[in-house]
Amino acid sequence: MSGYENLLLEKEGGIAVVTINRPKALNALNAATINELDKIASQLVADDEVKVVILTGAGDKAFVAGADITYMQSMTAMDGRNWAKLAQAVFNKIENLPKPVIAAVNGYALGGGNEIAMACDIRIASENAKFGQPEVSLGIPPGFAGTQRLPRLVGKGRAKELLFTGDMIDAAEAYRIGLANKVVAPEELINAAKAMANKIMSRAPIAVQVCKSCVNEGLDVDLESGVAYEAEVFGLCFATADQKEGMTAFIEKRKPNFSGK
Ligand code: DAK
Repeated sequence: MSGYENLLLEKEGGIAVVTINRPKALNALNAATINELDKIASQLVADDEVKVVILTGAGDKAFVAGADITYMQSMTAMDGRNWAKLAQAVFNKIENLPKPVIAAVNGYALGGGNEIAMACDIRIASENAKFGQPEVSLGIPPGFAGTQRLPRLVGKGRAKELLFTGDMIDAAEAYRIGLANKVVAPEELINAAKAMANKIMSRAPIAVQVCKSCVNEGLDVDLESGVAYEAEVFGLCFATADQKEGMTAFIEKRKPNFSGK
C-alpha cells in the first residue's frame, strides 16, 4: 500500500519506483494526481533510504498521455492559469529533487506526459514509446513548461517543429534528437532504469547531487555565473569524506567505498 490513490510506490535497494497509476485514462494527469506527485516528491526527499527515483506509468501502453483532457475541458482562464502554475511547481520540484530521477517511458508520453518526463534528469524509453506535444490540436499551448524544457533539451528548431505540428515521434527519433537517453526493449525497460540507477548509486552521492545542481543552476544563467557556481561547489566537495575516499582508492588501486558523507 502506497497510501496514494493514483500512484504506486515500490522501494528496494535504494531505488524508489513511482508508477503513475490511472491506466484506464492512459495515466493522464488530473489535479489529484498532480497533488499526489507533490506529496510523494516531499516524501522521497525526506526518505534517507531512497537514493535514486524511477518514474514510470502503469500498463504497457502509456507512460502519461498528457494532462487529463476531461478535467481541462471546462476550465476558465483563471482555472487554466492556476492549473498550469500548480503543475509547473510540482514539475520544478521533481527537476530539483536532490536525488537523481530517471523516467522509464513505457509508451505514450504526450503533452503533460512529455513535460513530466522532461522534468526528470534522464529518460530511458522502451521501443514502443511515443513522444509529442499535441496541445495545438486541442487549441492550447503546452502549459507545464514544455515550451521551455523542450528547446533546452533538443534545440530551438526541433522544439518548434514538435510544438507547431503536434507530431508524435517514436523512440528512435526521440533518441536521435536527444530527448531519450537510451532505447530498450519494453521488457527490459525497468531493468535498464534500475541498472542505470545502480551505477549512479555506486558513485559518490554528494558529487552526483552537486553535478545535478550545477547543470540545473548553470543552464539558466550566463556561462560566467555557471562556472563560478561550479568552482564554489567543487571546492566544497573537498570537505567530504567521499573526496578523500575516492582519491585514496584511486591511488591504492582499489574500488572506492563511498559513505555519502
Ligand atoms: N486525458 C484524458 N483521457 C485520456 C487522455 C487524456 N490526455 N488520453 C487518453 N485518454 C483516455 C481516452 O479518452 C480513453 O478513455 P475511454 O474512452 O476508454 O474512457 C482511454 O484513455 C484510452 O484512449 P484511446 O481509446 O484514445 O486509445 P488509443 O490507443 O485509440 O489512442 C492516444 C491513444 C494516446 C493516441 C489517444 O488516447 C490520444 O490522442 N490521447 C490524447 C493525447 C493528448 O492530446 N495529450 C495531450 C493532452 S493535453 C495547460 C496545462 C496543461 C497542458 C496545457 C495547457 N494550461 C493550464 C494552460 C497540457 C496539456 C496536455 O497534456
